[in-house]
Amino acid sequence: MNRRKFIQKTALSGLGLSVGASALAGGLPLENENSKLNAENYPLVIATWDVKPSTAKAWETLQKGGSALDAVEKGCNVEEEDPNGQSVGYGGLPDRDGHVTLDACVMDDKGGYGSVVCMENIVNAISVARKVMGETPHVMLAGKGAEEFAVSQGFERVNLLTEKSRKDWEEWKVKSEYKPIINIENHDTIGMLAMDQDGNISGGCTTSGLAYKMHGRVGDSPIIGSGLFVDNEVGAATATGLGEEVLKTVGSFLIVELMRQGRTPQQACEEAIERIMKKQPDRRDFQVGYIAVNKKGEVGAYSIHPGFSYTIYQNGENKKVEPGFYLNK
Ligand code: SD4
Repeated sequence: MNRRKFIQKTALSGLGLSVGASALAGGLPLENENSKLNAENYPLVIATWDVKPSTAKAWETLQKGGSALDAVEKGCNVEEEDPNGQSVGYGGLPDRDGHVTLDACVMDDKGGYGSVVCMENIVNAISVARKVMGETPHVMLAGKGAEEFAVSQGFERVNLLTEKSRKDWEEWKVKSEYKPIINIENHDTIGMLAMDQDGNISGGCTTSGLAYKMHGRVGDSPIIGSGLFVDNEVGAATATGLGEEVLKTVGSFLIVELMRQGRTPQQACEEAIERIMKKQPDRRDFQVGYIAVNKKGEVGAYSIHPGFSYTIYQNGENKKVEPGFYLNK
């Protein structure tokens, strides 16, 4: 136990009550139960899909004293660099014209945000997004501008289209039939939330987006409030699946705001999925999955279809979990 945690715990038990994050910081009044810290639950790392090597890297980063932001960056880099992950970074499936275009963003515990959209030729899009946050007066860079900025920051240009992804694309072109494939295309896009040992939360999201999308298409993943939202007073959420549906409902922001109003992370994820499904009750052909964490270090997750999973590293254990889903109802 570090010194700060020890002092917090001692103070809490001495008073016989629990004290919220903002109260500890001497700041705003507490909103509700969700915003109370519970030091038993963190540090923690949670990420979309079965990505144990990534959550392990993030956990290790936290253990070495890294921030939650360091943890999500390093954790997501693992997936970005893996050529077998076909929906993120190097080896990602291309758009219809054969370009691998990346979307990524980060948000930190101070409300900082950085993002790159439709960027080509750079493996670690999330690290470029972090540089946008830290090194520019902007929050989002797109396309060529993002790539040039990355190169100016020392990132190397790399051809992201691997032989395998090129072959898959050539095969796809025979029919050129575009339809979202539930789960299959989506197994490695990664949205990750981390809580450090002081209970501060950051998040990141990185993807090559939907396979065979139109050139120039941007999904939810790099868009603040849609693919990711962090409010260190309340919690955080991130999304995976058909980005268009997440964008239309500003899903991650919605989840954080629902938690602010008192929903648990689980209730908030379920309500965000219900919001999507209510608008188009007859559609069954796409997947969306959300994960969320509140200030207490409680987590929630929910998706439309079965097949979605998340990975959580907490209390020294790294495990895959299959949450509930809407079409069960
Ligand atoms: C997108 N949401 O670009 C991303 C894709 C994704 O798992 O999450 N795949 O729409």
